[in-house]
Amino acid sequence: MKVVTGVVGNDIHVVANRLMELSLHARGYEVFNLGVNTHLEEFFDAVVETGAEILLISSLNGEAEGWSREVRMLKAKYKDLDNLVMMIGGNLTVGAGKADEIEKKYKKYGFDLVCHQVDLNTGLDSLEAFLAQRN
Ligand code: B12
Repeated sequence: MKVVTGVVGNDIHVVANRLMELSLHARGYEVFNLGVNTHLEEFFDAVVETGAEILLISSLNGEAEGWSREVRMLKAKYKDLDNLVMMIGGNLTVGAGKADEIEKKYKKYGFDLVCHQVDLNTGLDSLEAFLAQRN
């Protein structure tokens, strides 16, 4: 399966992003890694260009929320993305926050899977469980 990944917004934290690419490869995905400092529209452009089934976004500096408000609008603009699996993880708020409230908020923005301060492998296991259930 094809996956587009990267770090959203003006976020330069690159370490988790590199690990993400390696872990996804190791699990057999075809990975298109847009790296750090990626704007939401660029993610959607890449999904359309590559035909990816999964969009997996990282945010470490906590500023993803500001960008995520545009998710529904962009999904509607690009059309035919109803089956795209959207996942986000990392530090999904600035400062402290309750994981269940953060998850609810991001799901409203249009994400299927939300992993606030969840380690990568646990997150990828939950992605695979989600895909298995959906098929
Ligand atoms: C190294 C570091 C930096 C380096 C980054 C170097 C680089 N190019 O990567 C430097 C010094 C440049 C930096 C800068 C800043 N940083 Co910094 N940084 C860190 C630090 C110490 C480690 C991050 C790291 O690489 N960890 C190693 C990786 C492997 O672990 P991880 O990031 O936790 O990722 C794991 C999970 O989050 C998860 N994960 C990540 N993404 C995803 C996605 C999915 C889908 C899933 C399932 C899981 C997942 O998987 C990873 C492995 O398990 C953290 C504090 C910390 N101890 O975590 C702060 C931290 C991330 N930084 C922080 C901040 C605020 C900043 C600055 C804004 C500071 C400033 N005022 O300038 C700037 C950001 C500038 C910008 N434009 O983004 C905050 C964010 C706070 C928040 N969200 O509320 C942190 C948490 C420090 C803190 N406690 O305040 N930083």
